Amino acid sequence: MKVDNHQEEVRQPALDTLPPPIERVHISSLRPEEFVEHYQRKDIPVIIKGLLDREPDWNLHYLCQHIGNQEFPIRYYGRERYKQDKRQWTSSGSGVEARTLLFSEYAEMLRSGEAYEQDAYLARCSLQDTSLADASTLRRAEAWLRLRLPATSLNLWVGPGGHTSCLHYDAMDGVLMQLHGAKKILLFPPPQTYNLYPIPVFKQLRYGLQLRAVYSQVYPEHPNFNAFPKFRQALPHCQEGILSRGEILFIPAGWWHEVTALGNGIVCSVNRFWNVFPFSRAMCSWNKWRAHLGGVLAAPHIGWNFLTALTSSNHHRELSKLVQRL
Ligand SMILES: O=C(O)CCC(=O)C(=O)O
Repeated sequence: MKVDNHQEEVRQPALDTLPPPIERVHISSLRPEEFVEHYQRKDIPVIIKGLLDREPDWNLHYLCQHIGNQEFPIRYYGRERYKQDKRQWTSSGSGVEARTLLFSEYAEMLRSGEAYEQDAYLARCSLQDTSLADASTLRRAEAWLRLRLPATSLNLWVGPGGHTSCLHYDAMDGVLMQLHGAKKILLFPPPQTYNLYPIPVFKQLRYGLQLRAVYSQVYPEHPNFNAFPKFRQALPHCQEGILSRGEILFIPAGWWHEVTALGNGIVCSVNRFWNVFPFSRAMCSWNKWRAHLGGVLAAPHIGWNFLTALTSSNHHRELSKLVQRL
């Protein structure tokens, strides 16, 4: 991929003043029905404290004990990626090159600093077939929040401090539970979509699911205002917060979020995506329709990749790579 040096030169710090904080509540002053009425149904993000106090620390030792012998795809982002102009990207998120490793091998990379150097990240990996899938505190927290209609299993996110999951949105409600270390969160509401310069949907015709239109082309913390002038209009709508161990972030469908792992050690979270409820919320979400439109445009590319994988000599590996991306 090409680095556009001109773009580098004109990037500027985004904010002169601190953005307002993401709302934060303790369960001692929130009833479950209030979470549903005040936050979920109104599409308002919130950090909730007090639901995960009894959960053990998901540090490397704990993770190796439970899943050390299981394989996971590790995404290799590389340290150069975030120096590039995002308009030149040909992959993002699950489209980034991944290699399958035992968790214990990845743990070694985290300990030695290699994971940091290569910006190697274990992202959104299902915990379904692992002993961690039964984590009762996490399930009780979900039940307390009255969450209904899960769209996925519990997913694991583990990586080195310094990794950033770039500004994007999801078509489903997300609940991110912080279990080791802390993350910095930036949020922008759905009406800001076109001030955040999303990757054009038609690009999914060419790149399929490798480059999804749910990603922004702006680096929110050092934006290129010459290329993306309307981003100035989005800035007053930004909210920021630190998600610390034991806290839960509710991200309503369609809300843009950038997530950066803090510190020098490993950072671990678990999330689950939920179908948008009630359905009127889903029907009214343009960002959700937009994400689905990208999926439809990606279909020929997916079909072609599927055929190529089937006919390749290593079809088992190629097919499983494709399924991971889906
Ligand atoms: O923790 C991360 O790196 C990203 C999490 C995320 O994007 C999500 O929970 O939707």
